[in-house]
This record gives sequence, C-alpha cells and structure tokens, in this order.
Amino acid sequence: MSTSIAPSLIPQPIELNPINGTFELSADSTIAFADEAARQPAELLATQLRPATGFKLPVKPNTKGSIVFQTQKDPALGPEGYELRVTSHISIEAPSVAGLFYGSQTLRQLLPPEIYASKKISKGWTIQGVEIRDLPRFRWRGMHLDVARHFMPKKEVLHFIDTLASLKFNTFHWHLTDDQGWRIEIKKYPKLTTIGAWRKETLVGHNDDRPRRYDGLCHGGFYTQSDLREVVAYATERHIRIVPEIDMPGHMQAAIAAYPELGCTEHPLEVMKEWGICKNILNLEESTFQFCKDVLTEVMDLFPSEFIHIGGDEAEKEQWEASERIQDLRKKRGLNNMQAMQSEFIQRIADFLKSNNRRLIGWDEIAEGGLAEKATIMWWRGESLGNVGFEIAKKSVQNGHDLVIAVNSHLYFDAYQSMDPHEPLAIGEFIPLESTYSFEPEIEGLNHTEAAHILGVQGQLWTEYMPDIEKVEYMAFPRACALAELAWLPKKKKNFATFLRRMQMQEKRFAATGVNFRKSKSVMPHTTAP
Ligand code: TNX
Repeated sequence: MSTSIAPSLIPQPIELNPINGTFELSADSTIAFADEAARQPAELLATQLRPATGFKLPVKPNTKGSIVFQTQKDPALGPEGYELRVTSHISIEAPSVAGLFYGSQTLRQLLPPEIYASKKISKGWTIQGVEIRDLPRFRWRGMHLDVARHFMPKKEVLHFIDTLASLKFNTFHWHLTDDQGWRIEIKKYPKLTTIGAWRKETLVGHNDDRPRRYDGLCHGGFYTQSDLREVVAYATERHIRIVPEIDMPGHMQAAIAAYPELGCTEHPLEVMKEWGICKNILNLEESTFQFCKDVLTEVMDLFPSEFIHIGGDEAEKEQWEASERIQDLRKKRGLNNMQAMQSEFIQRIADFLKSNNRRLIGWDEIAEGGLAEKATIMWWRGESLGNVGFEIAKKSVQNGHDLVIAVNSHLYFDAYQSMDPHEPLAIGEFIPLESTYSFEPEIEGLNHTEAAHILGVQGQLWTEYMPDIEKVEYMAFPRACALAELAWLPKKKKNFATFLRRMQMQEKRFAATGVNFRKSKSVMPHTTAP
C-alpha cells in the first residue's frame, strides 16, 4: 500500500481523518441512491465521472453500490453539510440534496486531477481511505461576473459556473446590464437588445490613457430568454442560485440609447464605449418606473432567486439637479433633495419586488438617504475602516438588514495580482492572493444577533479589462479559490501555507478542465507539484 498523503482539497473540509482502505473506481463500479431525494446528485456525479474514466457507471436505486448516496437526519450538518467515508466503498450522506452534492464534489477532488478532463484518460482511479465531516461557515458564497462590459458566450458561462460549483460556491451574481451593453432579452422592449446590446467600438488600453484610442470593432451579444432558462437550470442542478442584476437608476446608458425617453437629456446617446462612471441616468417619470417594473417582471419570470439585485451604485445626480422636470417631480413628491429621490425610487422598487415575494439587494449606496425596509446590502466600498461603505454596512446590520461582504479592498478580482510589470492590464490597485486569503469577513463590535445578518462573502469580476473568458479565468483563479476557502472554513482552520500546497493540485484540475488560471507557484517557489 502506498503511504497516504493528505488529500489536496479546496476548500479544505472542517474535519478530515485518514482511515484504512483503498477505493478503486473501475469499469465495474456502480453508483446507488438509497432514497429518491439522493437520485439527482448521484446522477450528476455519474455524468461528471464518465468522460475522463470512460466507465459506464450505472446509477440505480439501491443501498449497495461502489458509491452510495443517502439522505440522513443529522441536524448538526445544517442545510449544506455532508459526511463522506471512503474505504473499499464510498458513502456520501447528508440531510439535504445540497449536502449530498457537496460530498460528491469533494469526492471528485479526492480522485486524481485528470478526472476533470473531458476526454477519456487511461489511468488508475484510486482514493486512500478517509472520513470527512464537513459544513460551510457562510450561507452566501458568491462570485459575481460582469457580462455587460464584455459579453461572455453562454457555453463559457456554463463552464465557469461548473468550476464555481466544484469549489462549493452557491451563488452566481450575474451583472447583466450596464452603460456599455444590455445582455438580457426583454420581450416587451426589443430595442434593449437590438440596439442596447451592441457598441460601435471599445476603448483600447486603460481608461486613464490619453489620447484615447478605440479598436473600431463592433462588440456585443446577449442571452435569449431560452438561453437564460438553460443557464438557470444548469446552475440549479449544481446548487448555485443565480442572482440577476439589473443596475438602476445609474449604469443605464445602453437602455437609454435604445429608449431615449428613459433619459434626462434631449441629446441622443449611443451605447458607451469607454469605462468609468457615467452621468447619464434614468429620469424618474412614472413611465420610467413602469419600464423598470416591466423589465423586473420578465427578470423574475426567468430567475427563481429570492434575491433580485437592482444595482443602485454610482448614480450621479447631476442630470437630476439640472432638469426642471425632475425638480418639479421632487417638489410634487414633497422630497428635500436628490438623495431622497433615489431613496424613494429604491423603496418603490423594493415594494414592487416584495409584492412579488422577492427581496431587493443592492450595492451599499442604496442605504444613503435611508434604506428600504428589509433591503439587503452588498457592501463594496471597503477601502478602509471607518469609510462611508463601512459605516453603512455596520449600521445596516445593526438595524436588522442582511449584508453580503463584497469589498473592493480584498474581493475585487479586477485588481492586479502581482507587481510584475508583465502582468496583463488591470484596472489598478493590487490585491495579491495572500491578501484575499487573509481577509476576515467580520465587522467588529456587533452582537450575536447583528453578526448573524452577515450572510456571507462574494468576489467581483468587473470586466472592463477582461475581453474574454480566458482573461476572466486568469483574474479569477487562484483568488476565487482563496475566497471559496474563506467562505467555507472557520477562521481558526484557515492556513495559507497548506492552501498554497493544495493549490498545486487544484492547478492540475484546472489544467484538465481547461481553466486559464494564474500560476500561484511564483508566490511560494519552494513548493513542488506532487
Ligand atoms: C465600481 S463596484 C463599480 C463598477 C466598476 C468597478 C470597477 C460597483 C458597485 N460599481 O461599475 O466596474 O468599480 O472596479
């Protein structure tokens, strides 16, 4: 028997003990589900193991099999925990289907990394005996992806979601609209995609570079409603909820280019070609509010998520201040300033979502000028303690609002990963892997009830400087692996040195599945691949 080396798992399970025995996956292996609820994760695992092994892996209702899935009733495992035991057979048990799925993803990682390949590989598929009992620290383990600045084809998004699920993320925040492109088909407003999904050309280089240069190439694309239903179904099978974002009332230039009556100025606009904060903003006429409701109605029809993200960030008030019509509206509604106008707008959208049994989530600016009852905050302005974003985040949880921590100080993966001058173009800042790993998603001075409002953590992928999925993956990985671990593992169990060692194996998995990661070896040159 070979000496047993600790398996390289990401995220690391909270409890793992080597035991006697060796399991071998072979052409004769079978997968069983002991109860009907366990069928789906059993079948999904079979489809995930077949390509690389070339084995049939029949899936049957049974209490016996090479790999047996079974639901059980251990309340201590919570809604996402599981137990996995490997001897000459494997059992995966959990109180929930999600837990069974996470057990199956740990099992995949216990196999040689080539198991992630999409073509048959001839090799021995063995696992050393091990017992794992595992559950996550946070219930919101999110990754965000901006497909507005650069469109990413459906097939690539599906692969990205599969990778996230293998790292036990459970939330995919899909930023579908922005000034530079509208990516979601809305039947009632076809020009959002016939016009709003396309921009004439794109800025070359950094937004701060002068003189400005453009590529002269039309860029765009969008997802049809049938595409979106397919992506939602694919994510749901992998226990990932998709939180769609329709950013309003700012970040709406693509929509205003398609329907000028939504805007504040008389000048015609085109879909934006540069990056940065844009002054063009929705007007607040009743007809515009109706537009937002109509769009959200179709969004809710496509996305079953309880949370609907309405953006709310960087809404520049200049055009509101300058517009007589909007000033009249403000007076008619008895509001003191433009901040109050924004709050009222968000409140009305929140009420609308609530009347449809959904919950509003928005960037931390939605709390400026008073916060809609029950709204959930996504805290992004985290540059320093005591800044406006931090104050809002802290006050919000103290007032009973739920919070997702998505701070740009540690969790913005559009920042540079190293100071190396050869590092490909990024937005700026410097967030190395270690900084993300060491991040503690906590707010000091909260009592237990207040702290319970912190739902979890999320990484951001703004794609101004990521023209395709290869660049997205390069910027996302390995930092998203660090995030997956800090979202899963209690603070005292985190360990950056073993994380880096385990990353060596994760890189082989990425290589097998065709993920374009940035090598983390350079951070710790003395580690050698096993
Ligand atoms: C700020 S974060 C934005 C995005 C940009 C990002 C670039 C947030 C809510 N808004 O529109 O893409 O910075 O890092």
